[in-house]
Amino acid sequence: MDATTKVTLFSILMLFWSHAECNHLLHPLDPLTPSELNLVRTIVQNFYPTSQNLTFHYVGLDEPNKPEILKWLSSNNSKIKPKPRPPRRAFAVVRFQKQSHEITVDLSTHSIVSTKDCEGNGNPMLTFGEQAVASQLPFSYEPFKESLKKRGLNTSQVVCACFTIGWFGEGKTKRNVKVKCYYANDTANLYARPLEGVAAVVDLDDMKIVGYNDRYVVPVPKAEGTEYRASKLKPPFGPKHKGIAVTQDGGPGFTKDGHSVSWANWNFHVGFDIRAGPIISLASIYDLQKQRHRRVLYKGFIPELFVPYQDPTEEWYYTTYFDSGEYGFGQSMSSLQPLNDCPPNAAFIDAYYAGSDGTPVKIANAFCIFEKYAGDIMWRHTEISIPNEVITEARSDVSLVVRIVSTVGNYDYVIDWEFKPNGCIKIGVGLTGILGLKAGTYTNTDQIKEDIYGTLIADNTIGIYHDHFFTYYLDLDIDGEANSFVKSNLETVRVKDDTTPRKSYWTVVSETAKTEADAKINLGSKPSELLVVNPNKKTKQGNKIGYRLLPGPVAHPLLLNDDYPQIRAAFTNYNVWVTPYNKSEKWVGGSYVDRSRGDDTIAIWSLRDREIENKDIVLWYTMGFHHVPSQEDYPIMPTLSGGFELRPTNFFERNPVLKTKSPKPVHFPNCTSQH
Ligand SMILES: *[C@@H]1O[C@H](CO)[C@@H](O)[C@H](O)[C@H]1NC(C)=O
Ligand SMILES: *[C@@H]1O[C@H](CO)[C@@H](O)[C@H](O)[C@H]1NC(C)=O
Ligand SMILES: *[C@@H]1O[C@H](CO)[C@@H](O)[C@H](O)[C@H]1NC(C)=O
Ligand SMILES: *[C@@H]1O[C@H](CO)[C@@H](O)[C@H](O)[C@H]1NC(C)=O
Ligand SMILES: *[C@@H]1O[C@H](CO)[C@@H](O)[C@H](O)[C@H]1NC(C)=O
Ligand SMILES: *[C@@H]1O[C@H](CO)[C@@H](O)[C@H](O)[C@H]1NC(C)=O
Ligand SMILES: [Cu+2]
Repeated sequence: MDATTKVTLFSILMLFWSHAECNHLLHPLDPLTPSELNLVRTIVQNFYPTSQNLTFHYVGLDEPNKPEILKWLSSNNSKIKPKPRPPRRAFAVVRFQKQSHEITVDLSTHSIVSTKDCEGNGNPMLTFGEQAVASQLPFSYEPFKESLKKRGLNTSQVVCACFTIGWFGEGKTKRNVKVKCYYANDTANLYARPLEGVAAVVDLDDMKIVGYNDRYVVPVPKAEGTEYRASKLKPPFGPKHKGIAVTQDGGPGFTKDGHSVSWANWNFHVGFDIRAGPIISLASIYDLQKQRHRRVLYKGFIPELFVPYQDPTEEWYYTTYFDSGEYGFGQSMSSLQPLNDCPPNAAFIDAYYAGSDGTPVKIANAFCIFEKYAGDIMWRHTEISIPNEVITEARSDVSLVVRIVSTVGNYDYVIDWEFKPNGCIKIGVGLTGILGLKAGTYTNTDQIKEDIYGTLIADNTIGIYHDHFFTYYLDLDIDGEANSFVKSNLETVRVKDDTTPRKSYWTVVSETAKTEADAKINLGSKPSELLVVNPNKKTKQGNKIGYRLLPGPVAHPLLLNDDYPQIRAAFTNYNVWVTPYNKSEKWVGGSYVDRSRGDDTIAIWSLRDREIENKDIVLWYTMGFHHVPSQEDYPIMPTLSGGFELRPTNFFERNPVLKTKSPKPVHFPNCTSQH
């Protein structure tokens, strides 16, 4: 390192310190700040001074080891002087000279901790920068210009985008993508107007077109009827609403200190990662009876979202997206629009990720946090059996929601983490945006004689069948790290004697999973409750303290196990897996997913069949949707919602919201209507 470098590093470091000072002290799980991202960039670029065109594919917090965090937490909570924070570290994946490198940087000593060249199969996430450059290549490629001329299209109205191409048994793979194009002329809904039959293969490392196909000409579907912008739509509009207000006198009912949130009986931390998007950590709930916070979820996030399309023909067979590992679910997050994406009482948090060149990119209003009151009932009872008296007790349900939207190309995913005072954590997903559409010649189903792999949803437009598999990483720490996974099966019992007129009943038969093999579960095969319990702690009544998974929509993969996309997405082979906690087992589909071969998925890790009883365990849960498009999904899809819950099960001694009172009504100041 030369003197100039040192000076640069020093000044950046000072910048970082002053930033940290004038804001709050960073929580050890806080996402990297813009100054930290800049610091990483400088340190990495100085470490590889001769590297040309170094690109940053991933920069994120290298979070402290779990014991360090827990130690820090307990020291922070105690009255004694807080222990120093664990050192801030960053993990980066960069590429130059066609090689990926992993680098761990210590942000407090501004030094490189370790470096490694990546040798295995698969590539890091695509950057927005390289996708933008690749998408422009066709415009200076003669055969593509010919294709446009042949179709009579105005070049300035053509938009192209990059698509990952998976792996289909090839021996050697390059970092290739396919570039497909759309005709935006007169509409914002470019996905509705594909130039079907045309695709360029781009080598991202050489940044040039290495293959080109113009297989057939079908008409570009017409622009009419594809618009979704209110400003471009013509009356009549409807259905109509009256004005609706959401208001809280005295402001929000939660407190937010940087990324740490406290609300009602919950405390948790909201993190961000360029690949995973939102990360919820250290969720603990205050127990009114025990008079202390109790740990529930150490960490939860979506390590992968697999979206395989079901058209096996040349133009579509490779369309099997891994939205996290290939495209970056975090970098795809959209700025939320106040009032439309989140209610009026929402607060917002920005996010920052490292762009291709390592400089921080801001996503303004990336998260919103709000108290949700939708007029639902938390609990109630009416009692009419007591003579001369009718008793009714009812409590209204209020919860706290952390929301993001990630827009990965055509689709928009709404991800909610909802905390309820009764101890439930409800995880919601909403699917909206624009379908994956294919242009064809048909305008009526009567004309169709063969399989078109989708639904004819408009003239010349087919919505291709596909799935959405959301995999969740759920490191539950129920009252501590040592937990077990319990399957409580509901089994029918035939009555053998004649003491009762009943011939049958059902009862609960519980088994504790000993090893990983015992915890691979496909939901729906038999009725059961799936629990994570702390086998070392019991309620006064003697039940094991636990939380159970209340699954959402169940979908099993319909591809064959030996089909290439399914080999790469083998983590969807079961709805539930349980593994012992291992800091490096984080990305369920492998560290490097673009063009991966499935040799680093949870299906491989769990072959070791490790012990999981009374250990720090991680629950991996996949919720899926098979999507047969319908005409209502066009030109833009009304949100399709699903979700699952983590629900306390013998965690509390009794109903934890027995003594909760409904929120008091807000008294509006006197106001006269302007209408
Ligand atoms: C670096 O990128 C520039 C601009 O894209 C390009 O002209 C140059 O050839 C690249 N250099 C190397 C060594 O790849
Ligand atoms: C740690 O302690 C400080 C000072 O008491 C407090 O402001 C902060 O919220 C605590 N953080 C956590 C995560 O408990
Ligand atoms: C192509 O579109 C541009 C505007 O995007 C317009 O200015 C131009 O006149 C169009 N060319 C033709 C041949 O229609
Ligand atoms: C593009 O849109 C304009 C404006 O509606 C229309 O006049 C023109 O015919 C369109 N061009 C093509 C080639 O579809
Ligand atoms: C953690 O997981 C990685 C990847 O599966 C593995 O190589 C490593 O041996 C594991 N560590 C332990 C302590 O099991
Ligand atoms: C609201 O109206 C009542 C009755 O007209 C009046 O007594 C009161 O002072 C008003 N309050 C405010 C805050 O204007
Ligand atoms: Cu869909």
